[in-house]
Amino acid sequence: MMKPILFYGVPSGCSFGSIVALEWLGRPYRLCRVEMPGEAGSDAYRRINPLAETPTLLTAGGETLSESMAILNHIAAQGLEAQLGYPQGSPDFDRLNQMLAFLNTTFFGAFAPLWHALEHEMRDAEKQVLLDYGREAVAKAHRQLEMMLADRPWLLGAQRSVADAYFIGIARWAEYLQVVDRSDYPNLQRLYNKLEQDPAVIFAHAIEQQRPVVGGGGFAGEVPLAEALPAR
Ligand SMILES: N[C@@H](CCC(=O)N[C@@H](CS)C(=O)NCC(=O)O)C(=O)O
Repeated sequence: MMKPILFYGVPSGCSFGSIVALEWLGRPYRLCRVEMPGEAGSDAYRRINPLAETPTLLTAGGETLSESMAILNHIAAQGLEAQLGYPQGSPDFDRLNQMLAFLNTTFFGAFAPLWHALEHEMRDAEKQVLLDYGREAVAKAHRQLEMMLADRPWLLGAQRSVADAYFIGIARWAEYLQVVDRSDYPNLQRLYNKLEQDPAVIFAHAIEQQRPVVGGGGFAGEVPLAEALPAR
């Protein structure tokens, strides 16, 4: 068995949540940095993920696993004792899966028009349509998640889970894309502030920004993409 490698995307990738989840799990893992869009679209990285998207996990068993939901569920399955996840078939698993699905579709997807407007050249009128649509969608998703979280400590209730790890990686896009003021959603702001103080979140920011890291978890170093590729 090898140490898993998480291929994470910068700048500000949704892989952030998978880094946090791996830190919470505490088992040995390595990281491989992938610059987007350049390296993510390279022939080398397409051998890891033909969709040219991050994150992807090269698992301990040597399998490549992409899609945040799949990676987070893979990590959660190893973190049952820490209640990062729950056994499939249990009501708690169903609730976690429901929350991850909301985050991965409605919450993530709401930002898509804003990313598109940021990353592509277009006429002002076209850009305005995308910005209006994105802002409304992000605000609606925030209203919905605010209601779902209510006054509970974590997204699933008393115990933190991989859903909270994924949430923080996406929620920060509100600042990055200058949309919605999170303080209008006090429960989300409370969760966000608590996560920002979490050592694993501080660690993931340092990794993204290439600052020195204090690894409390299982971080076993970074691997360059060329070295991380599986043998042909
Ligand atoms: N459905 C995928 C989406 C992954 C995705 O869209 N990743 C973005 C970063 S958040 C990416 O890699 N984009 C490639 C690029 O911008 O070049 C997931 O949930 O993991």
